[in-house]
Amino acid sequence: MSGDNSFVVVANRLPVDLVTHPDGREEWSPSPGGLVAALSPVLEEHQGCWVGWPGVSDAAPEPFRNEAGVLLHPVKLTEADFEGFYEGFSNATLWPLYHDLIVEPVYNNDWWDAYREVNLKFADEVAEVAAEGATVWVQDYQLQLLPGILRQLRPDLKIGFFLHIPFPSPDLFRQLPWREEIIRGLLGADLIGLHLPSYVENFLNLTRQVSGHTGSHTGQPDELQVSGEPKVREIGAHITAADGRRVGVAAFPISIDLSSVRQPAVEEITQLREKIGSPHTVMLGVDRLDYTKGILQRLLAFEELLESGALDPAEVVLLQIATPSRERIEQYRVARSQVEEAVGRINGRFATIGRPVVHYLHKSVPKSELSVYYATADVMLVTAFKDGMNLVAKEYVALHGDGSGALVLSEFAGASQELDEAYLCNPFDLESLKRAINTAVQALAQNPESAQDRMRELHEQVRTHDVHLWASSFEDCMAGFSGEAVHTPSGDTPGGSSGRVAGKVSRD
Ligand code: GDG
Repeated sequence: MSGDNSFVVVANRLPVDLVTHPDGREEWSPSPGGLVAALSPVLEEHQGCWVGWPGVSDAAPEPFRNEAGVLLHPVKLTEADFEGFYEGFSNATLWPLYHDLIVEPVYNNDWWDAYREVNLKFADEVAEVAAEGATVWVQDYQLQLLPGILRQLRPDLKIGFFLHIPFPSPDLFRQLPWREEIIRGLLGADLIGLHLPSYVENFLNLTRQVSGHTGSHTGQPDELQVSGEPKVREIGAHITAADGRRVGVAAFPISIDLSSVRQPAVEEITQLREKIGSPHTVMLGVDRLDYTKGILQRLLAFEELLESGALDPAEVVLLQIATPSRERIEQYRVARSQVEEAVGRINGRFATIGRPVVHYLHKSVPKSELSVYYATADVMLVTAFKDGMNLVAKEYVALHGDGSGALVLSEFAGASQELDEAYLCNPFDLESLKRAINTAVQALAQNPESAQDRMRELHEQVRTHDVHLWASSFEDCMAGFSGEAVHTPSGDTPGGSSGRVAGKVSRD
């Protein structure tokens, strides 16, 4: 066991990519992102490490340090692990279930077995590298069993868990055939973080409902102090796990790293506008190509606005960046073909030679290029049917500190709780979507001062609530945690007399 790693981040993916050079040479290259930026200072301070899958099946480099000096510790997964754990249970079962059944989740026993096995693999790695008494911060829905397994393997650890996607209502969650195991896994943590108070409420209500099944027991929710002065109402509660430990559940809305936002030069913006035919209005969508993001609805709204004459095809251009995602999963293939059919049809109807109305890229673009798109766009379209938070909305706002631009934002994206000065819409209602787009366009043209005030207010919210606040709030909350057992008035530990560990998951 390493003596150094007193802070360990565990996530499905390591922040690295395998890059193949033209001469065939392969190299692991660090892939910086918001999470890495937020956690790197903490990891450096504690000489911590990051445990995760490097993104390629059946291959894992030796542990190595990234640019920030963080030790990256790869977990090797086989192709079968990847299919059952990642594509199957994580993304064809949990993802649609937690996003309110936008498509139907598939319940498959083999995938569940793979999910459990991979969580055990991660747990073995973490148990191996974490220092005595270390703090371990587990990230996201792929690793919900990990807190419980780790609690058994290493009772000395302080364990935090953060879910990056929504936590669904109890009625939806209870569909899951393995619901007790997942709850027990999560309750192995000392602190469970979710983006929004409503997700916290969902989790608390769920544990109340299924306590009879899990043997866990919910105590009286009480105040849990969360630092920061968020627009999102502060909420936190303690519940009592089956082994009598107090488990904190609280809302920590994630954000972006403003210090890494690069304001493009004016010439870059001018060049892009010229390249796309110098339209009066540039609209933008930036998403992983995921059915939760409402890309098709956005295109349909755009098409109807062109059709009705509310938007003039000679004056408006929509840029849609759709990053390839989970392409082997059927529902993602369907989503892609629907989006591409709509793009083709809209251009067929409204484009002229050399002047498409929709510019569509199905590829990942460099971050610097993305900044130019954000800075150029007059109207940003974020129309998710359901989204834990949505960082794209915050990234757009970050680049419009001068008050320019307008954000059309789904009320079903977590970000809408903080960014309520955006032009909010209901993406399930095409009329609402069209109205919000129209209002944004009209405001820019006819009431620019009010549009600027709104954008400045949005910018202030993002500026004062960045990802460092998110990370430090969670860390402070963890640090204040003792996780001590709570005793009932009768002197028994809540959850029955078995005294079993909350996160018990059998290894066979
Ligand atoms: C999950 C939750 C939650 C996109 N295309 C390119 C690119 N991106 C970057 C964006 C942004 C990120 O990817 C996407 O983040 P989102 O938050 O919008 O969405 P998810 O990927 O679904 O993230 C979500 C998040 O976790 C964090 O907790 O907000 O609700 O679903 O940063 O900029 N980046 C580059 N090229 C692209 O083509 N470089």
